[in-house]
Amino acid sequence: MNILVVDDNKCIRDVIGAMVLASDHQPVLVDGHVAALEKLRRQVIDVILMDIEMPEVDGLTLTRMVRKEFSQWIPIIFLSANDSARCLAEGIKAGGDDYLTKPVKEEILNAKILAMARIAKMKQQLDEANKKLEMLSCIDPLTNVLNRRGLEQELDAVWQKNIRQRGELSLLMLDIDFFKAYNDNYGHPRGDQCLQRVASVLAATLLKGAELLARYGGEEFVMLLPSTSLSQAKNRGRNIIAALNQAEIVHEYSDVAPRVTVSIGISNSTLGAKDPLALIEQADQALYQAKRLGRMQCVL
Ligand code: GH3
Ligand code: MG
Ligand code: MG
Ligand code: MG
Ligand code: MG
Repeated sequence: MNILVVDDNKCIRDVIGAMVLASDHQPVLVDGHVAALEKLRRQVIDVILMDIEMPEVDGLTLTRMVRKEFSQWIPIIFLSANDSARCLAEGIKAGGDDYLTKPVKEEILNAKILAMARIAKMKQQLDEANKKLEMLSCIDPLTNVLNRRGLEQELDAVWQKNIRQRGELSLLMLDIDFFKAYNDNYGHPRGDQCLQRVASVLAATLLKGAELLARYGGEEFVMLLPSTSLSQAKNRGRNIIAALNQAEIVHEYSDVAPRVTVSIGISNSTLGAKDPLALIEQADQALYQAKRLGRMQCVL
């Protein structure tokens, strides 16, 4: 482990450094806040041993600075000649994690380093697990595309970016035609497989980059196409219908074709939507029209 030792007194730095080295850790010795922050920015530090009384910026202030600048938690153990309860309490309040009085015994110092490192490792594992969970919570497990929650998160960011760039953002709402009949006749498991196949056909039509596909609900998908005009979006919709025709997913119980088809509603940020929800709402209205007009088509 890399142990940052912050102390303005060179003798103390060297003594502490030797103790750290004796238990096979790498000491990184600095004399004050400037060098400390510099090291923290440039190298991985596992534990900080922090003096309190230092001339320019004291240990309490430096601790607050570290906590403010670095989002990742690095354990801070104060090493101070001051053995007052008040000083200890102030140190913990400032963001420190433990407090030892100088002179410190080598065994105690290294035991405290070990304890802190152990907690830091647990914290890191927890952060990673949380990150993974958060990612998973945005993915639809059946089709592996974004789910509605993931879409809503992304849509906000894409919407803001579109406003900044004064771009044209198109949104396609796609709904499988006569899917209830598919389920009723082929059974739910095959219905699930059908959803997977449709999702992968749709995903294959995405252009690389910022375009997104999400499963919005049961058999409804949303495609987000930044930098895409209405007429381009309509072409994309036609291409999707053609791609599904080519995929030939058999559906003998559909009233429009002997295979799985979709209806598509299209909206675009130039049509007056005030927010992302309005954009979805417009596409939904257009989808409703596409259904009414006979399905397997796209409507603006
Ligand atoms: P329309 O052409 O008007 O869209 O008719 P539809 O039958 O596709 O629409 P409807 O809303 O009546 O039926 C949708 C069906 O989708 C009903 C539901 O059982 C099915 N469904 C929703 N989610 C899933 C799923 O995760 N798996 C399976 N297998 N079926 C699903
Ligand atoms: Mg000092
Ligand atoms: Mg539907
Ligand atoms: Mg429906
Ligand atoms: Mg449907």
